[in-house]
Amino acid sequence: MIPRIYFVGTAGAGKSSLVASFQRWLENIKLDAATFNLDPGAEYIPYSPDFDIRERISLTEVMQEYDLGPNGAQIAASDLLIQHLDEFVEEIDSYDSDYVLIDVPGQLELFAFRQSSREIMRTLGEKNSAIIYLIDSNLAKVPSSFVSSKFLAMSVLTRFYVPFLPTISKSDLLSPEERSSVEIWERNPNELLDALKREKGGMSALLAEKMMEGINSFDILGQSKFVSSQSDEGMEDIYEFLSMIFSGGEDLEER
Ligand SMILES: Nc1nc2c(ncn2[C@@H]2O[C@H](COP(=O)(O)OP(=O)(O)OP(=O)(O)O)[C@@H](O)[C@H]2O)c(=O)[nH]1
Ligand SMILES: [Mg+2]
Repeated sequence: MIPRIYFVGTAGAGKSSLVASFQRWLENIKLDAATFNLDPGAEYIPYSPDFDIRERISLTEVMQEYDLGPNGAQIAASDLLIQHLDEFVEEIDSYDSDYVLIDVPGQLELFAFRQSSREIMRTLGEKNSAIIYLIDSNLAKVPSSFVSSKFLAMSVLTRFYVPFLPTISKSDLLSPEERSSVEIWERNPNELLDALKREKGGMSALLAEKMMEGINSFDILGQSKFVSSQSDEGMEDIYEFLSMIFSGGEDLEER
């Protein structure tokens, strides 16, 4: 079964760009990835999807048919995706690629909290799935949004029991100082706690400490890889992570 790699993160975190740049990076090492766009609301996609949900579901039609606004239509569309699951499976099975890269809808809550996404992953095969989770560096560089991004990552982790690689996306946008802070917070929860308390002056120290306990108990700090679709930083890390899971650390044979 071809590994299915889901790119998940908040709106605008760089999912589609990462799908495009990782596909290109794989091509350079002679590996082949099929790409799936599961976002019916995508206006521009920086790669040519092999499977594009926009050909099956039109957000405008969903809005008209169910008399919904854009957000309601996104929710309805994510549930309508279920009706196309057989086509997904057929489509994926027809590929002869090394990976299938799956670009999920921009609204993280649709993927994170709707039943449909679990259904999709289950039907496409959980065993061969992994999640590349993007935390936008614009959020990661502020202590409180760093923490809330980690909580969001944890809520995705609790819904999907598949290998999970947290990344800090758009790393090229971080100044050296910002990057160094993020690195320190990833490694040292006490430094993060101090930064959080400094930022949130009036915030109860107890609350900050409880939040840190939550993050620590999930063991989600210290593992993030910096990635950039501009500089290609982190592509190798993603590839190593996938190789470790799907081929026991062996590089896939060149095709
Ligand atoms: N500098 C920089 N910009 C990036 C990077 N990745 C994405 N961007 C920019 O960030 C914006 C959003 O990128 P997308 O790839 O569309 O993000 P997305 O998560 O797919 O967005 P939605 O699907 O709308 O949620 C675009 O303007 C990209 O050009 C990166 O690595 N570095
Ligand atoms: Mg996108």
